[in-house]
Amino acid sequence: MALTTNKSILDWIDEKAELVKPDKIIWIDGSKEQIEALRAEACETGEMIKLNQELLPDCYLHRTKPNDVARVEDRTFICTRKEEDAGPTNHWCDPQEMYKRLYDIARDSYKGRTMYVIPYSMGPIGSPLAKAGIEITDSIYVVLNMCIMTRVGKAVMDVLGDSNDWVRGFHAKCDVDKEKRYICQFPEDNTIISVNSAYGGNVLLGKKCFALRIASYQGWKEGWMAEHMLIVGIENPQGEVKYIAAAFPSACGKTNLAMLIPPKYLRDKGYKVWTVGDDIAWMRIGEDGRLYAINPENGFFGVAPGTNEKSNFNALASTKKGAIFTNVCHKLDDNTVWWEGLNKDLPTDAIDWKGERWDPSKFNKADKSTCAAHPNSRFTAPAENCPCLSSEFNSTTGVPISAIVFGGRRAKCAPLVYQSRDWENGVFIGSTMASETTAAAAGAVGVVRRDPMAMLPFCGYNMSYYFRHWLEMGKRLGDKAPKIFNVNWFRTDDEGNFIWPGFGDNMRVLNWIIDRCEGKADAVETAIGYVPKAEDIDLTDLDLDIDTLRSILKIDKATWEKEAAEIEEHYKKFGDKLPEELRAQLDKLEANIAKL
Ligand code: OXD
Ligand code: MN
Repeated sequence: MALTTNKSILDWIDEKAELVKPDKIIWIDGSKEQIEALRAEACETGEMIKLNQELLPDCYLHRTKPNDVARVEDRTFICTRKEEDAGPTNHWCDPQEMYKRLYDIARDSYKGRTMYVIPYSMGPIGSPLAKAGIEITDSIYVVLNMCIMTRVGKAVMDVLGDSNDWVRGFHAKCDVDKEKRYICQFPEDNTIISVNSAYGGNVLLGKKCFALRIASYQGWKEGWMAEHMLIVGIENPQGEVKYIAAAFPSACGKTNLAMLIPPKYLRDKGYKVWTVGDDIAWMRIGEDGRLYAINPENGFFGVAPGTNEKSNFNALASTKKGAIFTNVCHKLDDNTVWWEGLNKDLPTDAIDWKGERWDPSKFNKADKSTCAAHPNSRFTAPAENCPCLSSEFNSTTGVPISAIVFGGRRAKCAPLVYQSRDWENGVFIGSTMASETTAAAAGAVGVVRRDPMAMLPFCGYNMSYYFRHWLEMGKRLGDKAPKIFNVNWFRTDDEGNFIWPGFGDNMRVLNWIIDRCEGKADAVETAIGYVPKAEDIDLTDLDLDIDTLRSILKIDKATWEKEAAEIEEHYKKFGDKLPEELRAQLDKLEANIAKL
């Protein structure tokens, strides 16, 4: 039975049903009974495997096709009427042409299948910061993941009423044919269409497609921000909590920072860390003029390999109940899961992510093809499982952001931490964000990839307009604007070893950031911004001396000359649409470096 009488929704569903011809249509109400029935059906067809219910209650395993294991940036399109509105960093196609291509692919593809209609909310239902969506899919895996990652059910439709302000998400698995795979956003129509994939990032349409690509466009039009940022609360011994939003490209430890456990000496003093979000932040200016953020999601879609009790205790704990594992290794001896980096006990009786028996004697860490779990294997875990989940997680007003942090993986360039001179300078730093490739990824090691605000694959419109939008938000926020910082946990010594310990010890840097926001810590003005005095970063209990710390706070002239030249190249992409304020920031950086 339909969960709404909203005509714009019912008409759209009729239209899509007419196109794909499902055998039946089922509305998802998110109830326990319905979820249980779908799990049972998926286990019967082999789509999912029920795991050991004593050790992992309500947890399931799913394997995708080997050709369908990651987001596909080269098949991702922003379809705006004018090509210029998608900008130089997105793939573009004319909307009418793309609709036709996609409808031709999807036509009749639900025959013999069920159409599931998922009404969901990004953000706490009823929050002025939340938005509604409907996803249509022919995959139970998608339904069950969406029930973890978003808030699903009739209450979403009740709040929406007759409004037309909802995002259309249409997914068709088709034949999972890589050559006909498309992930398309139509921001001017509030529409997403995804065909020929059944892998999380491409098909959980609430996440990257809606909460970043479509929402960034909506934020531009409506005066708010959708960002690829974690949100974390830092509680001091007096019980005051300050919130930080932080953007990092992938492979920089974003989930770890969101769920960080402070070093013992800080825990003993009473410091605590609270997770609001691990991937996406929606931010609006509140009544008091400050910037407020919500996490639009309701779960974590995290990378499994490397997650263990030490690297991220809280993420691992989140996967122990009601989770879906995708493309990890299946341990047959106890019917649980395993992945590289979980522990040192290589399973001897196990099935790998491709569904084949795994031979641990052939395992070679350096050769990904011998791994039992796919390097991009995932867990979908309910946020409510997270031991350090913030009490503000469901807050309808969101949390006030004191600091925005950008970061990347740079072996030699950026110091451990620095503060921008002001908002405009902070936007410049975000717009030039970069990370170096690691040995973990295919291709050359140490290649710099520019990823402005970590939004390169996720900005749903012209990135030059996005930079302009950031500058405008700063003007509206005025002196209430969060302070903007940049961090780099990844400086290396001459042998390539990381100098900074990272993980929980990053809390020492977050404390300096909070102190700066409160005017409690000093800093040195440098060519690139404000760098801490070494003595203001607390090194208690660390095997790191102050001179070594000084070495990773240093700004090296030759390195920064090269960096400025690379930023020149990066900016060329944006042509004359690049805001002149950012051009002026680069000129200033060059002049400052020349004086070093
Ligand atoms: C993610 C990503 O999966 O950013 O969150 O790639
Ligand atoms: Mn992400």
